[in-house]
Amino acid sequence: MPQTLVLPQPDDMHLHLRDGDALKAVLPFTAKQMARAIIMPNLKPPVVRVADALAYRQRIQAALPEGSDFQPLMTLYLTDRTTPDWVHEAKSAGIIAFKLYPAGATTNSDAGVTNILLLLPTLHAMSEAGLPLLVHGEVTDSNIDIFDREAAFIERVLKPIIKQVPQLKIVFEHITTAEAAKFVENASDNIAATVTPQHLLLNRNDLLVGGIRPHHYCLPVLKRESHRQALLTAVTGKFAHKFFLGTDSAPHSQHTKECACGCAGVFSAHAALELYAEAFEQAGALDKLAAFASQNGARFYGLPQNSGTITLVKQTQTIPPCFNFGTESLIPMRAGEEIAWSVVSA
Ligand code: OTD
Ligand code: ZN
Ligand code: ZN
Repeated sequence: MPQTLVLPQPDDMHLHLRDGDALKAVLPFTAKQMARAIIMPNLKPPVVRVADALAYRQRIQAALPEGSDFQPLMTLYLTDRTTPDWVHEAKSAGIIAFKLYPAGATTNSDAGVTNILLLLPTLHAMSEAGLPLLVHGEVTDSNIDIFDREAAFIERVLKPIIKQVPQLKIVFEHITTAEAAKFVENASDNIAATVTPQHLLLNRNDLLVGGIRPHHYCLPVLKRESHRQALLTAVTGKFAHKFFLGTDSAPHSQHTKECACGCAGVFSAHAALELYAEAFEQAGALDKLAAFASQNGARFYGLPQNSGTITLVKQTQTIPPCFNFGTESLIPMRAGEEIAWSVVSA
C-alpha cells in the first residue's frame, strides 16, 4: 500500500486566473483540487471597482466545469484613487481583500500604488471593515538590487504601514526570503504570509545554472538556497500557523516566456497540492501540510473550514510537456518530469 494522506479540501489563497480563453484553460485545474481561491485582480485593465470584480466573478463561474462547487473569492486592485467609500462598498459586496501592487512591481502592475502612505484614510477604512491588505512585497526603486527588493520592502513600506494602522490585517504574499519569514513570525497575529510551491522547491540555481530557465522566472525572483531553507522552516516550524498555501500560479503562453524579454510567472495549478506535498516531505513534516493547505488561511480570513476531503498518495505522476492555453500552449511547472505524489480524489 502506498503512503496515503487525507486532508480537508484546501484553498488557494493567491491565484491568477486571467480571463477569456486563458481562464477557461486554467480554471479546471484549480477547481479540481481547491474548494476556494482568492483571485488576483491584475487583469488588463485591472479589477479596480466592485462592479468589475462582480462581472469577473460571473465570468469565472461561467467558465467552471459542470457541477463544480468551486468558489472564487474576489479582490480589488488598490490604486492611488481608492477611497474609503470604495472600501465600504467592497465590504458590502462581499469582496474579500484589497491587493497592493507597488507601481511597476510585477506583471500588469502599471496602475499600482505610487506611495501607500498617501492612502492612510483608505487603509483605516479597510482595518475597520476587517478587509485585509494583500501585498506584493517588493520595492520598485531601480537602485535596489532585485534580490534585495523584498527585504527593503519590509523596512520602507511594511513597517511604516503597520506603525500607522496597527490593526490592519496584512498578508505578505509569496514570501521568498529569511527576512520576510522572520518578520512575519515576530509580527502580531494580524500579519500572515503565503508561500508558493516554487519558492519552497527551487532556488536561484534552478533559474540560472546550465542555461537560463524562463519557466522558473517569476517575481519575486527565486532566491539562494539558505532562503529556501528558511521558508521550509517557517511553514513547518513553531509559527507555522501564520503561513498558508497561495500558489501564485501565473500562466503565460509559451512564446511570451521563451523570448528575449520573457514574462514573469510560474504555472503550478495543475499539481499544486502534490508539489507542496513534496516540499513538506523534504522538510520531514508531512503532518504539517493539512494546516498549511486547508486551515491556516481560512482561519486568517475568518472563513469556515471546508467540509470535503482530498486524498494524496505517494505515487509518481509524469507531468505533460505542455497544456492547451486558448490557441497557444502553456508550459507547467515540472513539464515532462515526475512528481512523487498524486491526488486521487477530491
Ligand atoms: N508574479 N507573475 C505574475 C504575478 C506574480 O507577483 C505576483 O503575484 C503574473 O503573471 O500575474 C509573477 O511572476
Ligand atoms: Zn505579487
Ligand atoms: Zn501573484
